[in-house]
Amino acid sequence: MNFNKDKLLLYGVTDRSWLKGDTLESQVEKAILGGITSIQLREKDLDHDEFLISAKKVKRITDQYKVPFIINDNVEIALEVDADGVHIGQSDEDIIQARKKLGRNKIIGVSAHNVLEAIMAEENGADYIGVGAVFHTNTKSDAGTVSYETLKEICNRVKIPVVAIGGITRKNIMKLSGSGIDGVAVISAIFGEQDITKASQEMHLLVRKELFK
Ligand code: TZP
Ligand code: MG
Repeated sequence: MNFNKDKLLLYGVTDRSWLKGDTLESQVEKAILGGITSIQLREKDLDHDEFLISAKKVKRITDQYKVPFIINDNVEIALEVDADGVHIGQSDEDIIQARKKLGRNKIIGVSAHNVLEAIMAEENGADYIGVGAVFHTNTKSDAGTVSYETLKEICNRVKIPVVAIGGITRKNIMKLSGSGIDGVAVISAIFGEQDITKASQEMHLLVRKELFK
C-alpha cells in the first residue's frame, strides 16, 4: 500500500448502528464512490470470528478501489486479513507490541487527546495520530473534547500526519481551518446520512477547501 498523508484527507470510520438494513460493505463502497480516502473498520460488538468475516467482506471492496484499510483496535484481525494497518487507543505498550507484530510496512494510527500523548505516540513509532473529539459527538459517549488550540499545538509539535475526529460535519468543518490537520475522520456525518455517496462527496470538497486555503 502506497500510504501517505493525502490518504488521510477524508477518513471514513464504520459504525454498524447506522446500517438501517444495508450491509457494511455496501455502505463502505458508497462512501468510497463519494470520495473517502481511507476506511477504518470499527467493530465494537462483534466476537473474533464475526469481526474476521466483516473484515474480509470490507477488504474485498477496499482492495477493489485501492483504498487503505485500517482495523480498529485489533492487530490479530489486521494480520489475518492483511489489512493496511491498525488504529489503536492510548497505550504506549500497545504501539510497540503492535509494531512488533505488524512489522515496518503496516500503518499504525494512535488516538491522542493532548500534546504529550501525541509526542509519545510519535516517539513510539505511530504513523499518524487521531485527535478528538474536536466537537461534541453522540457517537462515542466517553470521548472527551480537545480544544482547537490543543489540536493546533499537536499539529505543530509532531511531524507525522494528524487527523481530527469527533462530531465533524459539513457545517462545522471550517472551524478546523488553520489548525494544521492533514484530514478529518468521520462516522455519522457520512454513514448516518441517507445518501452516503453524496455526503462523502460534499465532505470531500469541503475538506479540500477548508484545509488548504
Ligand atoms: N473517537 C473520538 S470521537 C469518535 C471516536 C471514534 C466518534 C466519531 O464519530 P462522529 O459520528 O464522526 O462524531
Ligand atoms: Mg505536523
